Amino acid sequence: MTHPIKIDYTLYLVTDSTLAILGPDRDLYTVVEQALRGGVTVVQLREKTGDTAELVAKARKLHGITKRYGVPLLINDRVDVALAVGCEGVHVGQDDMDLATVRKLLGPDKIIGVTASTVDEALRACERGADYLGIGTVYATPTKTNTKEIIGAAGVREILTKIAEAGHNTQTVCIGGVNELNVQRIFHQCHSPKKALDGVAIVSAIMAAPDPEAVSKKLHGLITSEPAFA
Ligand code: TZP
Ligand code: MG
Repeated sequence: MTHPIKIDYTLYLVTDSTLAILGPDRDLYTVVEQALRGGVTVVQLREKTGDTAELVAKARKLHGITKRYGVPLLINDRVDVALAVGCEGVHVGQDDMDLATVRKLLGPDKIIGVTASTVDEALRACERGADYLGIGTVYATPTKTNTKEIIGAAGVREILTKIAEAGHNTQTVCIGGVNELNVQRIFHQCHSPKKALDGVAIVSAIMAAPDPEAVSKKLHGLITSEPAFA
């Protein structure tokens, strides 16, 4: 099953409060809102610290913000939290709850994203009804060091080609080590003649930026314009 509404995955922000530059006037919410003002099109709440009550509170507050921008909020791993706040969906990894169970719990209208590092994982997720794939890790990144595979742009391109050949039109983003200096090159190098990436997912280049709005605007512009080097 594919989600009936085509989501704009161009610039997909994954949160990590521990990376953000926080201060008296700057918390997770202000950083995300600045990024939304800069043009972020999807937000995933991915907070690896704090308990469930805190996570629900964060998700609820963040959903109030993302709704004002008409941007979907997805929750990393936690189907229960997504259900509790009524946000637009979840993102699950290969070791999280299986897709069929997530779909059963969330119903047909919510967005379910799945991480894929290999062609097999990608095909399986597409067959089982993922709405989009987070493909990576493209480049090694200090943000997540326990990643199974660094697949490079060539690995992303191979996955795109193989899922297109299998007839899937599942949307796709790549993740891992993307920033404003390399985004155009990565986007260009990941491109398969059979299937283009729909966007890029980014943690530190936005969360840790001194000016999340400016960097988001720049990233969005770079993704949606012709590469300067092509
Ligand atoms: N999954 C694969 S890499 C990664 C995740 C969540 C982290 C990417 O972080 P960054 O800072 O954008 O490199
Ligand atoms: Mg996970």
